Amino acid sequence: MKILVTGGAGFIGSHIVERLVREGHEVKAYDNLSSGKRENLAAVASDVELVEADVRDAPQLDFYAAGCDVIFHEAAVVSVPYSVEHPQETHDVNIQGTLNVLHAAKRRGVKRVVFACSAAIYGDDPEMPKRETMRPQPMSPYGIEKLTSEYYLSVWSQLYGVETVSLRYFNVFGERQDPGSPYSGVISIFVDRALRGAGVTLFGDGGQTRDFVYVGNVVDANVRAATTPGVAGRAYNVGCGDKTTLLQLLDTIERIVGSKVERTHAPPRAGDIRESIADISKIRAELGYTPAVGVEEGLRRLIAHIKERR
Ligand code: UD2
Repeated sequence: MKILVTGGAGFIGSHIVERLVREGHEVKAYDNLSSGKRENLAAVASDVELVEADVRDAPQLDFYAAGCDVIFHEAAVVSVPYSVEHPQETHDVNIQGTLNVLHAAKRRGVKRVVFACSAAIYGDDPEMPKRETMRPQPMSPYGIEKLTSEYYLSVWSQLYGVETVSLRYFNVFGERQDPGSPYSGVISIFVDRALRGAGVTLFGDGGQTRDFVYVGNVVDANVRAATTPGVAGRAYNVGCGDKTTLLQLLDTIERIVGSKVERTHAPPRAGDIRESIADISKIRAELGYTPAVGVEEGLRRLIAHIKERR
């Protein structure tokens, strides 16, 4: 198949690109390199075309969507706190960017669009685990943007026959997640600091829970979402179905790294949700997904990978 991956040089996008290239597909990675990096695609550099462009650039997207069978739309500003501070910018990238992708898909006859949605759409509804049938209650601009995008996908499926599938990622972690900014995913920051012997900051008491999911599982969910027939217009949780507090996470990291990590507490972050855990029965039943790599095994792989590179 001919495939376009927006955000293809980013953390999750580059893992999707690698898998697709290995399966023999013709893949273009579309990325403005704002957080993505050329070296993320080093392992497949000779087999993939990297298009340096922005999802806000509708004509470019339209051009590169031509002839594609599938688009994986991973490009986004992914930080909840960044969206709280810069809601106009994240609106433009996360909502207008998705609309541009969908418009290009419709115009160019792309069969299917698979979208990187987020568990942030659920907000702080105390009911756990989160099921796809629950009423979304986003608590941040980011959550609104992912939910709005998902609604666009569903309507595009109904109105224009573009088959769309929305994957509501829980907290994805793994190799190539960049620890370099305060907006980075918590596992990338904690692992990086633990390996450097530095301390970490916990926003709040550390009792907040997340359903951490290894990136390899997320790639598998994406491939299934692109190839399973009869699921157009649907949305699925992608997690492990297990919850971990930040304190438990740190204990596990300390055990694998073999040293203690100093912990400092700071006030909770604005827009943060307290509890998050996925019900993954729908994606198991309909896409045949299973979280093959658990959190501890994922952490072991990530830590081994970083040690090897240093
Ligand atoms: C993550 C994703 C987001 C979305 C969501 C789905 C990232 C950067 N964000 O948002 O895109 O898909 O999951 O649920 O991947 N924390 C600390 N210390 C730190 C950093 C974070 O205590 O140094 C806390 C933070 O306040 C929060 C938790 O760790 O309570 C997770 O933070 P995060 O930024 O990794 O992820 P989240 O859940 O905001």
